[in-house]
Order: sequence, then C-alpha cells, then structure tokens
Amino acid sequence: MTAAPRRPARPAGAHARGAPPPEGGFRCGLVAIVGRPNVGKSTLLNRLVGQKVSITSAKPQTTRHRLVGILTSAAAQIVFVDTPGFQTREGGALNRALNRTVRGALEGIDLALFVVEAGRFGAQDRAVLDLVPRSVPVVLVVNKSDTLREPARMLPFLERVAREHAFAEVVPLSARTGRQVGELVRVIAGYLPEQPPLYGADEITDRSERFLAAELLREKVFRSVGEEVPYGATVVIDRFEEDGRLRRIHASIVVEKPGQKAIVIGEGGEKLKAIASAARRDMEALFGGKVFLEVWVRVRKGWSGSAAELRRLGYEHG
Ligand SMILES: Nc1nc2c(ncn2[C@@H]2O[C@H](COP(=O)(O)OP(=O)(O)OP(=O)(O)O)[C@@H](O)[C@H]2O)c(=O)[nH]1
Ligand SMILES: [Mg+2]
Repeated sequence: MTAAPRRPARPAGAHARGAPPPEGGFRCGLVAIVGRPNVGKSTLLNRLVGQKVSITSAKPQTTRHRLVGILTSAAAQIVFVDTPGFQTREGGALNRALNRTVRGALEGIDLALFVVEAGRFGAQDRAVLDLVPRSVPVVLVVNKSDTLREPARMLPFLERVAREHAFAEVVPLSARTGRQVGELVRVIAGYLPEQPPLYGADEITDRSERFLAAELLREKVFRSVGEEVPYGATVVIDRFEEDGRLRRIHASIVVEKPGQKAIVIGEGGEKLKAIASAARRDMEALFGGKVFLEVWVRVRKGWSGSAAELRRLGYEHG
C-alpha cells in the first residue's frame, strides 16, 4: 500500500507525535460529518483540515467511502470522519453499501456534525439525524449560509431545526467561503475527551495515495460528464509505482454501459484527456511530486448492482 500524504513540516516547537501533552491535558476525538447527499460535508472537511483530501461535486452521492481528515494543534487533535450522504430512497447494492458505510462511521464517535443546507430541512435530513446514537452530542451545522439572500431568514430557520433535536451547539457557516469555520473548530474542542493523539501531527488523512489517486480521478468524471454517467462510474488503480519523486499511475474508469464509455472518452478522446490531466494536476498538488498518469475506460456491466463486484472494486461495505 502507498503511504498517506502528509502535511508539510511544522515550525519548530509545534506539537509532534510522542511529545508530552500540553497543560490541561491533550484532547483528541472522532468527529463524524453526516448529512443527506450534497449538503457540503466533504467541502467542509477539506476546509477544516486545510487540504483537499475528500472529493466534492455538485452531484449528490459523490462520497462513497469513509475517510478521515486530521486537524492537529498544540492542544488537540480532531479526527474528522467524512461519510457518504445517507440515502432514503430505495436503491441498488451500491446505495445499500453507502448507507452501511454511514452507519459504520457513526460507531465509536465522540461528536457528530449534522450538516444541513441553510433554508432547507426535510425528511431526508431527519432520517440522518435518527441514525446518530442517542449518547453522542450533535452539533447542528447550517452550511451554505452564503446562499441565503436574506440573512434575516437564518434565525427562524435555526429555530425551526433546533426543535428537531437537543443540539449541543448550532453553528451557521459557509464551507465554501470559510466563514465561521474557525468558530466550529473552537466549539468542537470542548467535546473531545482527554487522550493522546491517534495520529502523527503531520498526518492529514488515513487514506493512501493510491486510494486518493482513484478518488481524484473519479471526481473529474463526476464533474465533467452529464447526469447519467457518474453513478455508473468507479475507478480502480491498476498500477501505482514510485520512482523517486515521480509516481507512475495506471488507472481504469469502470462504467456500466458502452454508451457511458463513449461519453467519458468523448469525441477524438478529448473528454478523457481533459479528465486525466485535471486529475493529474490535483494528484501532483496533493502528493507534492510529478505524476505520470495513464487512464483506460472499461465496461463492466451492472457492477453497481452486484455486492460481489462492489467488494472486488474496493467498496468496504459491498
Ligand atoms: N454556495 C455554497 N456551496 C457549497 C458550500 N459547501 C459546499 N457547496 C457546494 O455543494 C456541492 C456539494 O458539495 P460536497 O462537499 O460534494 O457535498 P457532500 O455533502 O459531501 O455530498 P455527498 O458526498 O454527495 O453526500 C458542491 O457543488 C459544493 O461546491 C457552501 O458553503 N456554499
Ligand atoms: Mg461528500
């Protein structure tokens, strides 16, 4: 397995693995980010850790795997757990696997960030709230506050949603602009137990470069093709080699139908070329080195409807 990318070295004096805890005791805990699809959970995770470790797109169901993003300061380490958007409508094997991933990610957490969109709250949101174990404090995070045309509408909305649950805290913010995200971090610290850090101070995620490479490529597929392809697409890494600072990566975009393959490749291969170079640029930024990326498109009929195929393609709860 390839190693996970790390944060650039901190200045001398910063908290490091094995260093004695600062006064008052070091705090560390698991904080799950949950919500219905597309509310901005992954955008928030990236904003919180200051690096793009989780992929995002305007299409729902972008996140398919549990992934952690780590934020370490001198006093605390917050381990954020990103989760897929919870599905309430009936779906196939893939949807069921994603929902199992959400439930699994809620085990053993110290705090839940329940993310909703400013001005929108419905049955789909309520269903997610019901998944959080009773003993876990829940922070209501009202995201996309930048989209609210009349700020005066925020207060009545907060009051309405606050009736749904005894929330530990309520924080309106914008993951996109970063407004009030610092406030959320301050609020979280009080809910973490005193314990030593789970990860090294320079670690930003639990996922390997190999996993992240597949995700970045999948993100470009999600972002650059129409509605019908993304749900039928997944990515596998066929080869990942490190040669000094150069990474040679061979990847396959797996789709369900020949028609989808044609869309991903595009006329004269233009679409695939654009997808691959955008993915390569993101990989180079995250891994901090040059990447040679070769991408194929393969058809595997009905992969998303088969539990066995899902497991073979790397879905933990397939
Ligand atoms: N205007 C605005 N858009 C946002 C904000 N946060 C996220 N978005 C957008 O909302 C869309 C969904 O963002 P994601 O972070 O992928 O949402 P998610 O909840 O992780 O979605 P799934 O993984 O599919 O459940 C993207 O187009 C984001 O750019 C925000 O604060 N303001
Ligand atoms: Mg997501």
